[in-house]
Amino acid sequence: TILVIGANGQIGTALLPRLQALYGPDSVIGADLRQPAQKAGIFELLDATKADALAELVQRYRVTQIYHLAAVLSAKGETDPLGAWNLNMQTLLNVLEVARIHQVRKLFVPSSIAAFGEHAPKFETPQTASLDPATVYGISKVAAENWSLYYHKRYGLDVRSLRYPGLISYQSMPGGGTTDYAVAIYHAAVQGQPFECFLADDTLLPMMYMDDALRATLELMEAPENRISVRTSYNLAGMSFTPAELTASIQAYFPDFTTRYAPDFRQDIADSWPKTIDDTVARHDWGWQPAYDLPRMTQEMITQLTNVYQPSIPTF
Ligand code: VAH
Repeated sequence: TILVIGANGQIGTALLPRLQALYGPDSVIGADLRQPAQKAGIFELLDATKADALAELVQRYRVTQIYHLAAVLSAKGETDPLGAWNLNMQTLLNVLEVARIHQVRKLFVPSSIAAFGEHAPKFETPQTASLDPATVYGISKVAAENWSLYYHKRYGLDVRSLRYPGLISYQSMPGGGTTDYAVAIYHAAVQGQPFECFLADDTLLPMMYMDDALRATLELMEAPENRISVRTSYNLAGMSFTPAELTASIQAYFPDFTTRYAPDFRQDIADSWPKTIDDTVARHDWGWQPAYDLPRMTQEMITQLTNVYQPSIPTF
């Protein structure tokens, strides 16, 4: 069976149904600190900072794959640095250790463009660049990359990872990420409200629509082990855009929609990150190819959120 830790998070909420459809609902266990809003399939309450609780779940369900998707994101992490470090690292080390002891076959441990800092090239940031992250979240991601490599080299654990760009999805509300302005903006537009953006209008950031991120994750996890040449974390790119470009793509649907710019502490976080990512290695190793650009993502997000806020009245 497959265990998804952090099943109620932004990635978990979208990945769970995808895994259930692929492997069957009885082969996928969703786990998180609280019950999900809509329960579908097997769900278990789990505090992954408790190694014995995790080990018990892994044994009870004979877990063979783990997706570790629980973490405190960049902006939220800066409000409680040690709390974010403790949660991100304790859960990671528990997952690696329990997987080693209980022979879990394959693990997915996400990283992020937040792993890069001021000394990485801002444009076409390469797979191997110096990692001096500006946030606790980024520090915890670099540590996770190095621990994953360690467990692979020393114990042969098949841990795989992607440095996700900012992810945009309609299935969950924004959860403390610096890139989450790009999720909240669509909710405002579809509700006919103006949007106040916490980043400056020209802040160029690497982004990806969730469907691309899920497909990349599944393609990486299904790639033959001998294709995997990176055991820290793969650079992954979808698109890069600014809040101004995103606003313009939305105005094609809502001409009166407006964005006001009021940069806050998150501007410094965004300015420490790359602007565009070079994912040549992922394309070479396991054939990565994005499918969503900004126009296609905007069309999908507006369609999906219109159904959420203004459910289509069935025509009789
Ligand atoms: C965040 N969405 O903003 C996450 C992600 C690259 C951004 O790590 O913290």
